[in-house]
Amino acid sequence: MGMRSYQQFIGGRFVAGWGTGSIERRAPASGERIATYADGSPTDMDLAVESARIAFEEGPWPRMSGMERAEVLNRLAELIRANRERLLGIEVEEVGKPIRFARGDIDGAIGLTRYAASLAMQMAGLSYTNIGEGKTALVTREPVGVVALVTPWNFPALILSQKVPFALAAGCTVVLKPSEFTSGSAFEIAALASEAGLPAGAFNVVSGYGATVGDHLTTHPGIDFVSFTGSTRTGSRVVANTSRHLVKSSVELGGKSANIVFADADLDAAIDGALMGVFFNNGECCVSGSRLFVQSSIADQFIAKVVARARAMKVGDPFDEDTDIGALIDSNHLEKVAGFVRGGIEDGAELVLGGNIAGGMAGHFHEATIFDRVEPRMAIFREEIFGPVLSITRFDTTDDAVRLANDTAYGLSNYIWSKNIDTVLTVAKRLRSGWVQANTIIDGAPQLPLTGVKGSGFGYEMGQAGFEEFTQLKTLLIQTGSRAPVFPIRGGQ
Ligand code: TXE
Repeated sequence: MGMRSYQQFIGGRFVAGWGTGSIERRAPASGERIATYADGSPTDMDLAVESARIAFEEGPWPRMSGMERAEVLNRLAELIRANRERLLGIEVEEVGKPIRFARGDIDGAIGLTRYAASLAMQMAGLSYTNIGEGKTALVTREPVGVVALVTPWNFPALILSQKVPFALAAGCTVVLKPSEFTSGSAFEIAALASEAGLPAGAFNVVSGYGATVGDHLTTHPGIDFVSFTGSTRTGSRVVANTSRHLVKSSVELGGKSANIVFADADLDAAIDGALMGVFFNNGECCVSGSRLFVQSSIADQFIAKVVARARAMKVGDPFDEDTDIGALIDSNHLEKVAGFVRGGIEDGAELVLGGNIAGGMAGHFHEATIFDRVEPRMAIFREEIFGPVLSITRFDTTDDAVRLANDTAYGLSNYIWSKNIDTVLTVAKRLRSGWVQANTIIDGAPQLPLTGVKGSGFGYEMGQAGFEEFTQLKTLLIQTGSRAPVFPIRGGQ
């Protein structure tokens, strides 16, 4: 694709910034140098927040009609489509994800941007005329202000699109801190937004490390709202940061989702779902179905088929159309995944496939790995591995399945496979997660909100609810005509 070099994007243009040096990105699949991003400084962040503040207080964006904002966002969606192949290449190269799956990221970004455009037209409040004689009340919805967005490396363009167009649709202005591993698409999309007619300062991007610019942004007194996606550990730090200035936040964190297969499921579909659940995006996915629960009566056969299919999967070059599993994000992460696998073996789980770092290649590859007979006490049952590692646990009754599924610190998503509507609905109600899908997996649409419970965070992303996160209600009560004295006070005569 050619080496790319990105400066900061502040006030509608690329600027050198005040940081010293740059962050070098090497392709996780080949080790080759592919990009540099500016190593941002707190001063860059101050300038970006100030630029967003001026754009919010004085610029045209929050004052435009919903129709005008929708037009800009629809033009952005068209420009993302026109640049689809370039953005796709950047995502595949910087993340190491297989191109076959990465197409869905760019198409998803287009769909999210279009949906957000439609919401810009529908930003409405409520009115009341039943409060009393001569009284009219308006509950209006306003943009929350300058929003700080922090995104992770696993779906750079897609997660950006779960946040940025929704914030812009509401009339907010934005400062985005993308992941230091995968900042390319954020700068590309910010430039496209300018080309689409977004006013200068409405969408700023500052790259850099979490400990410097991320921390500075989320403690900044000049922001009104933070939307963060990333690890539970960093998420709780971000919430602590925002609490200093009583700033509202939404945090979408990790997961350890259950993928529950009942004996009465469409088993071929469920096998597919088991593979998709854990190997999609190399397993680097917050909603992956990384814990597979299989009803004992079908377990031997079902697991054998899952293992046979997984054995045939191809690990390798993410640009190869046949690749199922690409490279993991970096060597530290590969080591972390390998450590979980070693731990699983030591804890006594039964390794039935893979188990090794995939050798013979320049990048950070790990074999498709499956453990059977995983128990709740084991780390591979409890911790988010974020790699191509499946943990299987067998269960007998529906109660067992629900108890095992809920035995986790997380609560992002869960999946059920059964043809029995009673089973689907009763189990779905009992699962503690923001998201449940039955007979499909890692599915969705821009209209559908994503949210977590427990260690998976709080707040909404996507959907009407995700849009409303970027808004603030104002209650306006108006008295018309004459009214009774304000203080018909005792002793007042
Ligand atoms: O995440 P971090 P990391 C999980 C997954 C993965 C682990 C670590 O298990 O193995 O997290 O990934 C920025 N103030 N998920 O270390 O640190 C950081 O620069 C403000 C699940 O990459 O959470 C990046 O832009 N920001 C997750 C973003 O936070 C800070 C997706 C996320 O990085 C900061 C990614 C600070 N003090 C990882 N420190 C999901 N929900 O899908 C860092 N950042």
